[in-house]
Amino acid sequence: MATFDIVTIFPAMIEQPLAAGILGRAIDRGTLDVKVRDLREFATDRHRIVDDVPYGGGPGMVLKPDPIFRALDAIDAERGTPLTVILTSPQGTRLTQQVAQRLSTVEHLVLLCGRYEGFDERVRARVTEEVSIGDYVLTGGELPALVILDAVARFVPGVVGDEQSVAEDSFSRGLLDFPQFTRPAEIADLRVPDVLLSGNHAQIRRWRKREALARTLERRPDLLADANLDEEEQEILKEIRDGRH
Ligand code: JD8
Repeated sequence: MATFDIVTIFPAMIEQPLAAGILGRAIDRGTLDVKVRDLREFATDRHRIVDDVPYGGGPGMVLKPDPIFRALDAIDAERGTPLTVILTSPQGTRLTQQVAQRLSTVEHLVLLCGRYEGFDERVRARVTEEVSIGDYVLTGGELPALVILDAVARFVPGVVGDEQSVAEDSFSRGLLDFPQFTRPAEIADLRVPDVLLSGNHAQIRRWRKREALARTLERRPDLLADANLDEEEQEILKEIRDGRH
């Protein structure tokens, strides 16, 4: 079982999204365990204050280190083994499918969500790894924590029903997805490609490979450098590049 502790001043921002969908089902089944900890519960003053003004001056507030240390101590005491603590921050290692897969091999992760101007720098003494979800500015670490949890949990056996599909996922293979269609076969003059209605599975498989490769070449040629292509895919890619089809 995979266990996550998420430390936040906005527990509802984590709990509500986690109730729905594949992760919600995995939590209900007990395949996944997510404990959401309200940072304010680890404040010691009457007003449960978790932020303070920055030393040296300047705008905004900084998360105080002591409630975070107490939260980590509480999780530490419950688990009794050294913690793997992930800090969500724009300065972190970029989250990729490879990073998500690596993190999924750790059986317990603590995700720290910041707010305001971020954490007191001394919190980093307790942090294993800093992770960013991309080069854009967010208002806090809750959405990044959900993104990390979602990407990591998909690799946990039993979370996604079909293990095969996780292994074959677009970014695991280094290719974009092929186009999908469902019924009806025609709508508003838009037809499903004939090959998909043909029942010829060898041809369908080859068509999907060609579509995935053509799209990747067109939209994300950078992915092809590290893609794991089988012999047929290498052959199709050469055809596309040589201008056949
Ligand atoms: C955590 C506070 C707000 C606003 C400095 C740090 C991740 N990819 C990402 N973008 N933004 C974040 C992120 C932003 C956060 C916090 C993560 C805690 N903020 C910013 C401007 C000034 N702080 C992130 N992972």
